[in-house]
Amino acid sequence: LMAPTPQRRQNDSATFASEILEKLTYAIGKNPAAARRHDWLEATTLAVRDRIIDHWLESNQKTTESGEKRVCYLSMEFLIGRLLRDAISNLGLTQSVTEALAVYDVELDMIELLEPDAALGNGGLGRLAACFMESMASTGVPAFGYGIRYVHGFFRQEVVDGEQVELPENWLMHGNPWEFERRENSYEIGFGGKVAAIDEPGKPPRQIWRPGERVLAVAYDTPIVGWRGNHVNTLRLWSAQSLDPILLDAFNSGDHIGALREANKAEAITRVLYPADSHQAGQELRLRQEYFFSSASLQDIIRRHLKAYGTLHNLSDKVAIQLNDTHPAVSVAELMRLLIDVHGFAWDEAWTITQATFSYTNHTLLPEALETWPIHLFERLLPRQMQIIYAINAQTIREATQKGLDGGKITAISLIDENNGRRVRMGQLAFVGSHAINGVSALHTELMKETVFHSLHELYPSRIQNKTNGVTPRRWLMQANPGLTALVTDAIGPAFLDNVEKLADLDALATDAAFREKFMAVKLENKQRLAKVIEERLAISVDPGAMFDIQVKRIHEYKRQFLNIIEAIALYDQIRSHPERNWQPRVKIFGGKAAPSYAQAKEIIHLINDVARVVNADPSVQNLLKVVFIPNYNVSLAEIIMPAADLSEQISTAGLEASGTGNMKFALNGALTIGTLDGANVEMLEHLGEENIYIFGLTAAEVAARRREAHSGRSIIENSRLLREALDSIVKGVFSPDGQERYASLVSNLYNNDWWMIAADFEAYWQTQRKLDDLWQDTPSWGEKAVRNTARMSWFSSDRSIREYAKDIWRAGPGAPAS
Ligand code: 26Q
Repeated sequence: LMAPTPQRRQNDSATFASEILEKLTYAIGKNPAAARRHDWLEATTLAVRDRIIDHWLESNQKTTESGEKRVCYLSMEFLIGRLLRDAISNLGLTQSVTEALAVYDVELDMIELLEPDAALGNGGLGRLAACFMESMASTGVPAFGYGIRYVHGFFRQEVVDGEQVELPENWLMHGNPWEFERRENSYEIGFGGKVAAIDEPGKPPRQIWRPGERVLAVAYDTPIVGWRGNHVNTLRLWSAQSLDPILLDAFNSGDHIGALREANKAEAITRVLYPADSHQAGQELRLRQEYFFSSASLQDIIRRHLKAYGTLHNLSDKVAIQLNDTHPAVSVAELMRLLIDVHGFAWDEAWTITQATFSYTNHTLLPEALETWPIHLFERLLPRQMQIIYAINAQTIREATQKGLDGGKITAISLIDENNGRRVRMGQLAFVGSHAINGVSALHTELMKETVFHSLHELYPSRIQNKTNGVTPRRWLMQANPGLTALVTDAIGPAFLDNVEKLADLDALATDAAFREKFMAVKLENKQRLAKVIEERLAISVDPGAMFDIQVKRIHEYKRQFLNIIEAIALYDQIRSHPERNWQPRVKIFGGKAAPSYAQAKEIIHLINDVARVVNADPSVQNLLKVVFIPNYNVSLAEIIMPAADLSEQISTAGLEASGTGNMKFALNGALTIGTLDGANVEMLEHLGEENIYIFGLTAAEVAARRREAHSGRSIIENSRLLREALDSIVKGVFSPDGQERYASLVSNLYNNDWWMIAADFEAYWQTQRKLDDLWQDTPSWGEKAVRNTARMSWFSSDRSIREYAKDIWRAGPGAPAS
């Protein structure tokens, strides 16, 4: 008998209709009459998943046969959101699936909304990892994403009496049809214990780590499908399990709780995502998470490589490992340990392989966010890795001394910070262990060279490169904005779907009145959709004809939501004092989460909500100003918000936002930007032209100079009537009649210090907003600029970012030299 081969399925709607029915019947065990909406979602997902699997197996086989280099993207966070629409759209199945479901009277648009967001990330860094996974699949770069399968993703935010309340998130509640548990891919991860020196006759002495605890890392794989299904990569997330789920002797002797204690402790490692993105957590559990997924990923990479090649000497020819920030930086020490202690390499060759394999992306310059760990904690948890770090440090300092670097510079280079109670500096470790280090925008990369990595850059001047971030146009244009996608296809043809650079053809239509009107009609529809969400969730009615002025992102002092809400207050005052002036109707929309322990960020959320309550209830400004805080900002909400913006707020203190990626999503969807010369805004200015973006405020160099001069806001506030009155009204309790003192310290910080340059930038911000009011009245000019934004943003596709990484850092992907 011949072995059967799987049959490639047809993609027509009739085939889909019968397959969905088959899944409903045999995988879920229901008939259409008994099926609930969730059952239809699951049946549809399983039918679509089968298509992906065909492509997935093919992709893996091709990569294995060709021996192409693979990229391993190590990230503590993957903020992917929903997957069904992404998969259906990338496979070109939207029409078939829609029609197939219609047979059962089910709407695809409706069941899609039931899929939970996979919110395994905090914000920009995690979402970038998700865009990169999609772009690697779309551009044909063979890749694994490695991360953690958190049971609880990023918390759900509710606003109660104006304040943020955090609720646990439970994305796995209904199971996860996208993942495949791979029990055969599991590894032991050690913690604690001792290092023993082994001296066998005739062999060089070696160190052996005998961990005091062991935990099992089990792989869960999710396929990530690229555009047109051409290539499918794997997202491999690790889940922690106890090696010994029940201590039977303890159980038998009656200690039922104690028998489960170890299992609970093991499984706690992957239970929850740390919701902090600016202050380092500093807790032992976090370091356990970092080491757990780093070690599991490296063991997996090594096992696969040995199976294919039988040796690790050529590891760096076949694998490129990208460290997404310092969170997986312990990998540098762990790979050295595995090569030396387990696979018998000598130090020097192990170091050559390690450096050639790793590269590292930095995402922040904020000193309080740079990761360091107390030596005593590190040593207790990872004693052998600590030894290796000391040895790497000694070697690095030797090299620096030979090259003539002096004492202060050696201190800056050292992997050990001696000033704050002896800590391991993860940035330094990631840097010296990598052949390439990159920043995420041109400005950020230059600042890296001048600040955090100044001395390391002097020692290794060719290592730092720039790789400006990007966003995937599949999710952030085609899926999020089907109206605009249809219009653009109609206007310039479908070539931009495969080559986003073709969007540039729209530029010629910016002066075409008929096209502009259609463009703004699509915008209006998207605003109506958002207005509906606001009405349903908040019972606030907003006019879709008003300017939608939107700031959505994590709440941070440096991102300056405070500046935005002060401007709203000043505008509120001015509209009431001068009702005769030509004010333009605006809806100021905010969204974002504060880290649960970040008190100032929470106060800012409270203030926004307090202002919203007062302004929205005041009949004297009714149609001119509304303030809205949309709770629980996440990827799925972003997909509704980005297409609905007229104005995008990118107003961070210059020099602080490494890149920003929301800025790109908004502009791609035809919003104008009001922003500072910070992060990727600088490059957006270059691509858009200065007439198509509204830049204001101090530059990064000016901010640094003012900080050196111990700038304070007092005299600025005293000289600005607008700002002073706005701040006075906050302090007097106009927005917090129930809590007079509530914002006293938020405001006094501006007088005494103004670290984030809010007072310093206020006037420039206000003036620029009024210019935008003028422009809003001139509908054709606004429309022209909006069209040019969409036409000129294609460079900010993550496909472009990925091609740069592939060529300059990984030497992998289509067009890479054979290895
Ligand atoms: C570190 C230690 C302990 C606990 C948490 C953390 C931690 C977690 C997340 C530190 C930082 C983050 C996230 C940082 C982040 O999202 N940075 C953003 O990265 C984007 C992608 O490059 C940039 O566009 C943003 O400018 C940058 O803020």
